[in-house]
Amino acid sequence: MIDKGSPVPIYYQIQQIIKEQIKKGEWSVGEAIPSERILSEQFEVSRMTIRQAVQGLVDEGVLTRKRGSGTFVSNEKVEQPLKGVTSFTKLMEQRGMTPSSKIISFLKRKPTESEAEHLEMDQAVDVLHIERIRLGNDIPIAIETTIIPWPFAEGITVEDLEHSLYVFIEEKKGLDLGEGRQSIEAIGADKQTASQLEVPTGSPILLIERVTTLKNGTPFEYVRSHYAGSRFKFYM
Ligand code: 16G
Repeated sequence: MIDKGSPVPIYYQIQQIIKEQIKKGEWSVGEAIPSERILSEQFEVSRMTIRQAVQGLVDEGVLTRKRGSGTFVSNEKVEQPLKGVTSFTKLMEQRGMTPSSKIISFLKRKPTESEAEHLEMDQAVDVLHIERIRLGNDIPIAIETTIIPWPFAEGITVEDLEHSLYVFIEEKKGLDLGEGRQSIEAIGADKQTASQLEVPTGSPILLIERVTTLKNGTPFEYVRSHYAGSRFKFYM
């Protein structure tokens, strides 16, 4: 299987073989891959070489490391159409994945000048500052910081946010969502983002900045999100 005389590096040959095995369904999505020891015996190479091959596939997003439980064949990337206003929860459900959220912060404060400007609001009015890690099938997809003018957030609970902000806005507040304006840019993951998304430091991140309005044109959320580039893509 491996050609030790080839100028193609051995770790690279192993990566190609692993990708082929995934393509043929010999290793299926979500399945744990064999241990370094077993792989090194199977390929008759050092554990160092296996480590290098596996790390490269993790960086590419082909494999996913889950803290404390091993390395798994990744799900395909989550695709989001760049059309209309869709909540994270709905998007995951449409893709047959189970959404969940970890709330990192939930606090009432005054908006910064830039936040007030984005939200077209008075800086004297409070906002709710929410930070959530958004997961699909227990894999972190994005970190989302959402700023909402207090009048739209009043009454919201941590339980609401563990589920869906948009369900709260539409069903509990009875408001109609309008449209979103957003920008998407590429950055590298800093240490904290990398650790929260469980990706390597410096790996690709899609930074999305968005203002969403109600039907009547009033902005109700200003969101900055960091999406793991290895797990997410947009299409239009
Ligand atoms: C999406 C939206 C975000 C919104 C969230 C609500 C993008 C880029 N962002 O993540 O603006 O706050 O959905 O999700 O589409 P939820 O209803 O599941 O809380």
